[in-house]
Amino acid sequence: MNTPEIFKQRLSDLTTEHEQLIGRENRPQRPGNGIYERWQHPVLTPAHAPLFWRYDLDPATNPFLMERLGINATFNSGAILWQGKYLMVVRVEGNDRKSFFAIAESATGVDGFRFWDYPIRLPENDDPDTNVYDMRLTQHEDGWIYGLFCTERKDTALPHDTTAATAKCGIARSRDMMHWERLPDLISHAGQQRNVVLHPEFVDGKYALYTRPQDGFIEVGSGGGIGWGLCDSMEKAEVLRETIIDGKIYHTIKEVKNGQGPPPLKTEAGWLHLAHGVRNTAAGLRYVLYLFVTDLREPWRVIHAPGGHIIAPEGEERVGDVSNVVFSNGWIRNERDEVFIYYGSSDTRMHVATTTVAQLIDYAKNTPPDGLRSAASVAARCALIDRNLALKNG
Ligand code: BGC
Ligand code: BMA
Repeated sequence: MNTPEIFKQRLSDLTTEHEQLIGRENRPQRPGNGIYERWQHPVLTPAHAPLFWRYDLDPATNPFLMERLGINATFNSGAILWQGKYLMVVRVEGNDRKSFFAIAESATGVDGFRFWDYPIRLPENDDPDTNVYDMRLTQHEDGWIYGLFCTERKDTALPHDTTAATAKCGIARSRDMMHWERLPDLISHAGQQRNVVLHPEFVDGKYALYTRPQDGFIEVGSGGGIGWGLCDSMEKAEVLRETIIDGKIYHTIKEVKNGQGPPPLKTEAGWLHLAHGVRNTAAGLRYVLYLFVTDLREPWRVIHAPGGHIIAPEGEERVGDVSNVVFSNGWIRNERDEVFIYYGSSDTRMHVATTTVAQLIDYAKNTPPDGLRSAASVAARCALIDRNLALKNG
């Protein structure tokens, strides 16, 4: 084949493959665990990125139809139900390791996710971000949609260490999901910040933030835990005081660090929170997701803390650029009180698990808390076995 034919053939093959991927129907995996249903296929992969983001489609300048700007990963997405559509604000990472945000839209929330034509052109501040990632979307009662994310920059105090970085909370807001206004980064007096999330309602007339103070870029050190702080304005956001509402605990799924996931969901039983917990292993950090509930009027007070993880990496989720990681910064409750939990696996792709508010509340109230010792765990399990065997024999 000559080059124009190669070009034509490749374009036709790539287009067919891409449309098949986006049109692929997804199915829940049954029977599942009764807490939620995991869906068979990832809802978003790097191959979901439009061909026109990656290829130069002009045969004159790209006779081999090469991928010019590859996409390496699509993961850790914020989520929102917007004008009847399920939207994810995806952490897209190019082959150059730079992350950016782009919106993918679906009518069902479980399949058919397609990217909008352009990524979000997030304005920079005076101190430009090197990398931005993990946006949490909050539809606040003040009328704005806020996107809080991690902004990472070179640590200029350590000029010779090319890995030294600082993490802060960047803030943007929008009214239409299309135009984004950039606000100054959050000022916090508790070291570096990642995983900062805006609570959807005012508390005592102030904006309320879930924070995650940490000593260094990676190490949370003596800090860590999910913090709580108030601030007067989002235009000059500053938290003067942070108190830890959900701390790290030895020999649990959140021994090394933890952080709030998406903004909490308001229910009759309290605020439902999804969070990630991290422990260290010989194979590196393991990230899992867990749930807890805080009081409706005092969202800083934990009232239910079911033990262990609710979602841990399984099957293909275990493997990727950063293996053994599940991470969630977006979930959606629809008008039927169904909950779509969007989670990234191994810093590579996005998945969904679906459930309902009623199931999550049942899970939160009726899962025994972590007893913190082997014997306590055995006692909780034996209590369950006792009841079940009595049922069977009685
Ligand atoms: C990466 C993040 C990661 C962080 C800490 C950043 O450079 O982009 O994905 O969470 O480092 O390891
Ligand atoms: C973090 C997060 C995520 C990522 C995880 C594992 O600190 O902010 O972006 O999924 O590390 O690499």
